[in-house]
Amino acid sequence: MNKETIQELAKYILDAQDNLQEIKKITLNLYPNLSIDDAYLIQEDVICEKIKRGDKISGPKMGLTSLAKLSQMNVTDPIYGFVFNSMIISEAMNISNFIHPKVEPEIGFVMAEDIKGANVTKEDILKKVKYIFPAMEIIDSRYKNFDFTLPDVIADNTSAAGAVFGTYVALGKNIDLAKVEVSLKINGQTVGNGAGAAVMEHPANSVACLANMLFKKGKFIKAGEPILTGGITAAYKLSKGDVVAAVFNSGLGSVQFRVI
Ligand code: OOG
Ligand code: MG
Repeated sequence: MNKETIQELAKYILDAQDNLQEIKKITLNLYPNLSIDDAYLIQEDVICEKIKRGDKISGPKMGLTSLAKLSQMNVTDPIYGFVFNSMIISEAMNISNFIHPKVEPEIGFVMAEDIKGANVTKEDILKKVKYIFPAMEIIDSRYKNFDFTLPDVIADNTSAAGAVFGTYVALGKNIDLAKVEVSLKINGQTVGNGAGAAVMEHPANSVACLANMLFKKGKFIKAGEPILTGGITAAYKLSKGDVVAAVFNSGLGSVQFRVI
């Protein structure tokens, strides 16, 4: 795919985001054979444009790392994208800035040092983790009805639209992240439950996978940046007035926000 086409498709996605207007997926009739590699080039262009507009990358995110997510979205492989500073939500999210947002609970990581390499393992990550944190991601696919193929969602920066980060905690020996359980509550009702093991058997596997995928593109995980490891449960639709909480056990704490 040539540079012009990549830029055109990046603009197609950015326009959807700017106008809060759902678009047809790229693979529907524009480019049915869009490759994963070209999709990441489109994503890179989307990211460059956002940086040109003055936004800054907060950190990377993994997506589609649990069976709950893979089967909900009907795709097969993990992907990565980037959360921007403008997406961080502290207490309330204004739903009028989104198309059809959904929320999912995630475990976050912060590394003590840069992670750069082709064969990074879960053990490497666990040796070098500085903090973990409870989080929720707000995803808002720019595609109609959240219907996409893997290349489509990669090009769309993996539906990244919002993130709520809880308090950083040290990963003590007493916390087994595979066993940490989370309940996602909307207006006091539990809508989803899951354990850390849902994310590639252990969320540190997701961080290792991220490092290895980034390395293939000449990128790496930077010390200190918050990393999202992927939704533990399926994602749930948000409505105005919702009060949303992800309540983790094992000392990870909880995180909440309101939809206004
Ligand atoms: C794609 C983004 C997936 C996750 O945590 O699995 C993702 C989507 O479901 O729209 O962020
Ligand atoms: Mg996510």
